[in-house]
Amino acid sequence: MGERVILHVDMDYFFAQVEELENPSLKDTPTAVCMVSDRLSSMGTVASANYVARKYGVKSGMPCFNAKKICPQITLLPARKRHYEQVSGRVMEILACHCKILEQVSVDEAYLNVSEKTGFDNVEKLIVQIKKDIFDGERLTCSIGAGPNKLIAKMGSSEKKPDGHTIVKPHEVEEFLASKPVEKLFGVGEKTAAKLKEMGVDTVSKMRALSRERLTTVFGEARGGRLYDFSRGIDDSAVRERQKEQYGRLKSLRKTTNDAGEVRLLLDELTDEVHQKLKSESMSCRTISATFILDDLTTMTRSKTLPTHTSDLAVMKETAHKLVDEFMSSNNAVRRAGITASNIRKETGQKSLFEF
Ligand code: TTP
Ligand code: MG
Ligand code: MG
Repeated sequence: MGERVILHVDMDYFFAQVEELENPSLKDTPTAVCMVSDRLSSMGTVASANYVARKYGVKSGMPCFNAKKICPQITLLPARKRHYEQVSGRVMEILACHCKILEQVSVDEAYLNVSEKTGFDNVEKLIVQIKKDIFDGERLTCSIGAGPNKLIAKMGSSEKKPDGHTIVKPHEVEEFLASKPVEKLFGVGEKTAAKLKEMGVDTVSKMRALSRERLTTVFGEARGGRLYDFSRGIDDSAVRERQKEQYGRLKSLRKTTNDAGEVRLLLDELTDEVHQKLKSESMSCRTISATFILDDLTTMTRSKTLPTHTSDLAVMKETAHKLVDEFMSSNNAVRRAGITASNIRKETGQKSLFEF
């Protein structure tokens, strides 16, 4: 196997940075996005804080009440999850242009296997290009780590946040890890760190002095084995594409309309795009949904699940037309409309009932 070059990209203070785009005056003032749990609607916690707020000690996971106490001038905003997910989707599409295999691991981070594209000598050029593409497309900054595996890439991306990058070449791995406190090693949580410290181990280099037997006795076979490998910078896990759950497109009509024919035309265009996307990834779908956004911004969705999986454009369009006709028969005026293919799986090569 040739040398692996893995990148880990993580957006900087993601939710809060997205909010700053719409209100640039927040940029130089402490700002945090709060997540309100359904159960305790008055007790939000900080989901994301900008770096100005972090100077005051505001952190993710902290109750918003405490954030306000330590930083009274902070602006607290409610989370708009769907919006962040849409931005995230677009960022992932930019990343996907730079590699064959992309593994999205959360709303704001992904691993890229770029071994086929570059070696370590030229990886910085690629990193700069990716950061530029994300900034040009979305006006957002991110941080990137490059390493011979996911473990090192992940640890590298948090090294110089925000808007930084760190490259750890294979021969630099040992030095990169050695002086790190144990809690900085990926996979070491608070409990593990406390236990290691009880054993007199506070740095990764001291961790390396522990035998595999000792670690597996204390932490169990799986976790102990992983700690043994990780402290040596060993991680053979592959960058794996996670299967998408749905493909969708949404667009405004030229003007608000209650003409089913016009909405059909728009959905035809969007179905073409979704179909192309499905085909390019060799996927088929079983459920087609149409989304209708009305003049007062109410969003309505109608779905149909087919008897078999399909990637047949005519079937997809016909299903979309039925959904439009049923919906429009109640005479709703529609402003935006969209189509989503879900219930996705890899195409088996078997033809659907409708294809001959
Ligand atoms: P992170 O990447 O952990 O944090 P971040 O992007 O806000 O800041 P950083 O610059 O350090 O990367 O998480 C990504 C998003 O996930 C974050 O913007 C909000 C959400 N999130 C929560 O909702 N709750 C949490 O406890 C954390 C850690 C994140
Ligand atoms: Mg982040
Ligand atoms: Mg993250």
